[in-house]
Amino acid sequence: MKRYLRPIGLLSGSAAHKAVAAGLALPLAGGALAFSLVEVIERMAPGDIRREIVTVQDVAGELQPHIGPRPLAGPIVMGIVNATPDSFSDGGAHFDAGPAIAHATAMIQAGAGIVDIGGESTRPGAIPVPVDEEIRRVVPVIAGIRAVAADVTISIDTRNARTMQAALDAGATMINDVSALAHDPDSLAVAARATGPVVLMHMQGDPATMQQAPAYDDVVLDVYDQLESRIATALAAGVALDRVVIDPGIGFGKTVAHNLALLARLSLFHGLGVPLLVGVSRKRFIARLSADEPAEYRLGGSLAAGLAAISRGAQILRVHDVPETVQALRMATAIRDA
Ligand code: 7PJ
Repeated sequence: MKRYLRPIGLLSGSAAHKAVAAGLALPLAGGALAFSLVEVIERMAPGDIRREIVTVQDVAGELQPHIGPRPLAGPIVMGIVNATPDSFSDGGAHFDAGPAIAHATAMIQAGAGIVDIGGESTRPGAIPVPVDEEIRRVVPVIAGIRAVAADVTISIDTRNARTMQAALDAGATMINDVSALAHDPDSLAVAARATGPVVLMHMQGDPATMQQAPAYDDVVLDVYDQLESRIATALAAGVALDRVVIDPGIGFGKTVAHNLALLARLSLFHGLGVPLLVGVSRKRFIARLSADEPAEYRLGGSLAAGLAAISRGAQILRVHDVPETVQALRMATAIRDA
């Protein structure tokens, strides 16, 4: 039997502060939210899951990881920068870093606290890129951004240890690995030697085949267990816990129903005691719930899903549309604090 605690009855703004002061709620994830109730989930065996709602007082001694403190304040917007010839330039052999650097610079000016540079598409069905080609794409982009933005957090989105190291040498300060440091046997050592945040994302299977038949016992509990196990592996390799960020990996080996369950019950993941990053921007499940719009026409759903993640205490949102996301977050925060 394994026991999980999911904060529910979330409060925000002055209601959160007053409920905490009155002893009726606990702060969630070191942030602006608080929770008054907890769903106690007990998985007795695969398929045999029992659920019960209790008050925070009933399980107070078990809730320390959910409360914080957290090294990263939220919400932080992470802007996606594609250093891939299919996104920028003429798609030929010559890769021009200029447009990607300009795009990143505009995102930083619009309020992105992190820019995430990727040179290999990990979208469903994508074909892997040779590591030397990936390095050739990302290094000039990272060096170019670092030359104009000394303080911004530059994240390298890669599964490959040599790309991580080359990116860190070029000025990246954060590692974002969709395989949670499992794809490349050398990546744990590279992450341990580095000093900045390391994102461990959940993925079932491999990008080429992951959407063929995603299956779980309980997707939320299974993703939680696997992230817990990857955190343990990272810690054993020498990555300090205060550097770890987790991500449930929306769209990575998940059906629409799996994605929705993860977003709806996202607060469970605060039990792992580390900041939570979520990426929903322009993902296919948005179109599946709507009218099969192409990626450029998924902003409405991206904002709605992103705000849902933030309202459950996610600290970092990975997005394509930085100005629009910053505007939405400012509006949501202003209403919360009014
Ligand atoms: C994610 C990512 C995500 C993290 C991609 C896409 C596919 N890294 N890299 N989380 N997605 N941490 O943007 O649609 O969700 S690539």
